[in-house]
Amino acid sequence: MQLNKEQLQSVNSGGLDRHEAEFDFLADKLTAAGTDVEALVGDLADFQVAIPSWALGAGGTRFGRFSFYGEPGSLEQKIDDVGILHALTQTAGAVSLHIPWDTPTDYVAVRERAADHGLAFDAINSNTFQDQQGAAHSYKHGSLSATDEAAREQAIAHNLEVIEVGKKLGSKSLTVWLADGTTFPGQRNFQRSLVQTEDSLKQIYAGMPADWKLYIEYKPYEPNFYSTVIQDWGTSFMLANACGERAYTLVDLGHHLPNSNIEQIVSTLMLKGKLGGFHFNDSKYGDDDLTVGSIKPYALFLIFNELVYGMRNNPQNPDLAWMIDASHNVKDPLEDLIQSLEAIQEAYAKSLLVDQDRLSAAQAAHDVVECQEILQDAYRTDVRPLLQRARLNRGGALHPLRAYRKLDVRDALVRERGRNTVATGL
Ligand code: LRH
Ligand code: MN
Ligand code: MN
Repeated sequence: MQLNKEQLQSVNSGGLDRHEAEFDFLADKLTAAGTDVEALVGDLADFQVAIPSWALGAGGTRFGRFSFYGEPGSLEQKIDDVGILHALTQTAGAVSLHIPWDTPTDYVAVRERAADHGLAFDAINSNTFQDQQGAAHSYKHGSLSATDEAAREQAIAHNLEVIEVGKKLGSKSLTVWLADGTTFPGQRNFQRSLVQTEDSLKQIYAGMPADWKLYIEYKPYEPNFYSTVIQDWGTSFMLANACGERAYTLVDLGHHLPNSNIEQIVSTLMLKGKLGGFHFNDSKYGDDDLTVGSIKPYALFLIFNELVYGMRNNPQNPDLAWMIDASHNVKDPLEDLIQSLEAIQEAYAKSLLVDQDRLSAAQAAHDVVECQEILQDAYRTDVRPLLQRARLNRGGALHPLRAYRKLDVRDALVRERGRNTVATGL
């Protein structure tokens, strides 16, 4: 299924006058304060976030999974779902695949399908956290860190195969997240695990094409609950440095211990030119993978503020690979992703409003109160008319969620796919 321009125009039409009025009011105010509104709207329109193939079905938890009606049952249908998101929001212009959950069978068809929706293939993800069907060796005691050489070689070979899959799709980067670690003290030797992991990553790095990047994701715990080999940004940074210039750290918002200052991590990595990718989600407790902006929207804004600062001031850092890494147990996955995309754009727009010159003057004057005022003034601005204008300029929906419901997209998907479908993957 594919949404067309006429459908979007018809749902937009009723709200255009109100949008004009709200946009003009906000644009006047921002222009008077020295903001280049047109440039800001352009930045928003250019901001594209990849949707992971595993987020399109109801994810569930380890205690159960409640399927959602009309879930995509194939990679092609997942691409259609991302196409729907992109048509509505104009900000979901890429797909990120997890292999082997979503290994294509017909590459030409998959590429054409994506191109039809205006989608690119972003970073591709390997999976050595589960034993794959028919695999000769188990990852129960580690993959890239394994002391069992045969298991480690199998894990390295898997990553090299994933690169081959990505090459056929036009991906330009590989994301590695390892579940490797221990659940009990004394279970394994920390140093040996790290040395093995570094050696494995170097072999994978050496197998990447010259124009590819390697993203190394960290996470402090889960599924192992005593130690994780790549537990934090420092370990990831160290490994990325050991691999080489095109290896970077990937920050997943849910992969931190409570109260970590993620914005400071982002800032340090960008200064060192080593922040490569970003997984958006939100959490109350741990790696909850909740809708972006649903729990800590101010923290998200502060993180974006550092990202924007880095994008403007750190040419040593590459363009970032943005992806949503959320899961849904009780919501329609597409509605949830629309909410996440909106929250990301909102935080980005607000951080673009921060007057960096005034902030740096207030910092120099040690005017702590003024520093806070500058940040919160931007944060308290209702930027939604700017997001709407960016979407309209690209032919998207004025209100993506309302349009999704008005156009009865889920019903159409159920009619096309059947009611009790189950998504592949996680
Ligand atoms: C691990 C993770 C990683 C995986 C995805 C399924 O928690 O964030 O990015 O690839 O979840
Ligand atoms: Mn992640
Ligand atoms: Mn995660």
